[in-house]
Amino acid sequence: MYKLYYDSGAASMAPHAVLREIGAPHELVRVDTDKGEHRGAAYTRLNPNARVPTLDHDGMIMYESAAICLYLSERHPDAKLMPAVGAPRRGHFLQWLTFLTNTVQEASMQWFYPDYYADDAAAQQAVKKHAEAKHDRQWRQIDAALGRDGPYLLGGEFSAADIYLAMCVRWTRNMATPAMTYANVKRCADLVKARPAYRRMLAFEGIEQP
Ligand SMILES: N[C@@H](CCC(=O)N[C@@H](CS)C(=O)NCC(=O)O)C(=O)O
Repeated sequence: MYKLYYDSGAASMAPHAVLREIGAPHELVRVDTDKGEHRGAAYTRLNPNARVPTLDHDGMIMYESAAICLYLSERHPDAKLMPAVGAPRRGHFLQWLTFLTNTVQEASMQWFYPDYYADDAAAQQAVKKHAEAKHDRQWRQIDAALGRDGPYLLGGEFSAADIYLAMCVRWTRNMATPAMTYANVKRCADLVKARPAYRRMLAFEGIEQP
């Protein structure tokens, strides 16, 4: 049994949608970050980073959204959410998932949490501006790749990396240039948003994705 600690619209969106894609029985436990529940002793025993998500798989506790997506996709190969070991597309799957989590997601963190990076208000504004500039370069790069070889990150093959992309796209909706501005990114995100699993994830979390 999987237990996913999530918050609405947080980095738990992708593991949550992956759980629904694979159709495995799971329990969802809300951690309300607005109320600071992620900083409480009970939760930080599970995740010392005080961040959401965390997965509890029969007592095996792990954090990091991309790692959870990988773990679940590997355990359920029938869901075909990642290329098998040795498959030609495997390298690009790992590349895109890693790029999304450690580069694109990191720029989003700078935009959402500028106070983690600078103390005074002016410096925080500068952090946000830099984050938007970084995002523009990153989404242009992804858009070009999707234009050459789409509609998914692995060409014609849907994968958990596309779910991760759709999550990252949602986070940009109030930025100066939302990622949906880019036609090939939009095409990919729209395909993910049309999937029943992703729609159910959004509905359960009580959120929308333009
Ligand atoms: N690298 C982590 C980042 C998780 C993360 O930053 N989650 C945010 C929500 S999107 C969070 O818990 N924020 C609460 C806080 O920083 O106070 C992952 O992908 O799991």
